Amino acid sequence: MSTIAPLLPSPTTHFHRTTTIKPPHFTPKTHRKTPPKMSTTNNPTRFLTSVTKLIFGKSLPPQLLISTVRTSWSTLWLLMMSQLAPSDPSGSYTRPTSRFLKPKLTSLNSKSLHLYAALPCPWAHRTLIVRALKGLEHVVPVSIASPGLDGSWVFKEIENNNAVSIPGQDKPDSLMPTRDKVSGVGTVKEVYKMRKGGYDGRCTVPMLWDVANKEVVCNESYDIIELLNSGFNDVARCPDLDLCPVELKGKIEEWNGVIYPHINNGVYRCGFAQSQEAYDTAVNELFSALDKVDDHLKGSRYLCGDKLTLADVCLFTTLIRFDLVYNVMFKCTKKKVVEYPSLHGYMRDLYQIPGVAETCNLEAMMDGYYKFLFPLNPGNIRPIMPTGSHHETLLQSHNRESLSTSPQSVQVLVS
Ligand SMILES: N[C@@H](CCC(=O)N[C@@H](CS)C(=O)NCC(=O)O)C(=O)O
Repeated sequence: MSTIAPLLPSPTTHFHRTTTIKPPHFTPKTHRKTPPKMSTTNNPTRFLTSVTKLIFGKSLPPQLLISTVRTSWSTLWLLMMSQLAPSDPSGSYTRPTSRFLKPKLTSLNSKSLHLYAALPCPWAHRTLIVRALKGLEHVVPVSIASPGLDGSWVFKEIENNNAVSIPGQDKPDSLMPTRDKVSGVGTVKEVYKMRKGGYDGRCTVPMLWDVANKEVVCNESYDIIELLNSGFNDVARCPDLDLCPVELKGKIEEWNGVIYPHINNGVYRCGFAQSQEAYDTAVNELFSALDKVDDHLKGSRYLCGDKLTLADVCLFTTLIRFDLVYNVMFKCTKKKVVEYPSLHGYMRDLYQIPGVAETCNLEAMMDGYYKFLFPLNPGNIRPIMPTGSHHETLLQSHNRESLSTSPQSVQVLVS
């Protein structure tokens, strides 16, 4: 294990773009299937319609239909939410804690690590970004799981004709849904179950797996990104990039104290609130925090000044999903990121850092939430992608270089 890297001496080396940014293309055949037409003989809607016609003549009286659907829908929703999105007595979502926390560096076998991630998940996205920025693709291979219809993470390989080449690697890094590259099992749950002590907890991504010892190293995203940032500098392609330098640790923690509860988890607290009161609290805290961050970013290139840190990575993975998903699906409706004076430019600045766009699969994010996240969107209809979130828009200039106070930290972008 190597030592903590010194401060980034010349960010230009790391952030210098020489090739055109290509987004990962996501065309899972399984996700694109047209649902069966209403006219198929085994369609339950058709069957129910026939039964109601038999009983009530023409059709079910609308009042009866509405009250039946309202009662059954609300009851099932409450049942599902109470099990899958636990809340406190006021109806506020309380995220369960991860089971496998901060691993000891000394106990790690860096030759035997494998990362399990998924493209829609903002927590897994953090790990993919830090892995890319540090140049650890060859040290920590990744298997990308896809959301399954029953809520579990499944492995299904998607043809990847548009894979993005990673310099220094002979094979393209496939940030597309894959099979399980370690054991070939069908689900992330099966991987967890392979550990010697067995496992019956939440099978979340991201998860760092010790291949040789068949053990979960860590399944808490922040602990994983800290580890990727400083734990493998002897083998990283960018060992000098330090996303958590000692002198900024205090500031990073301060920002994390705002970003995690009110923004990263805040959007979930809006979307999973089980009472009006819980939603009102969550949504007000979310937008107060976004206002505060936006105001700060008017005069500062990144959250902690001129240097990109882990706090920026954590903020980015929520921002990039905000207008695409949270604004609509989690009722984070007060404003969109695109309406803030600084946040959209800041998001574009981060998106354009070499390696970052390749981790952002916008289509997979939308599909993951609108089509798979519990049945929160029962019609499975995916809204149109807002123009402010298009890859082409995200590549537009942001002019944030001028906010950097030291010429050393200016990022040179050649696209
Ligand atoms: N605190 C965890 C949260 C991870 C998490 O909740 N991941 C979600 C996907 S976005 C998951 O895998 N959920 C599956 C489940 O809860 O069973 C972290 O930051 O790593």
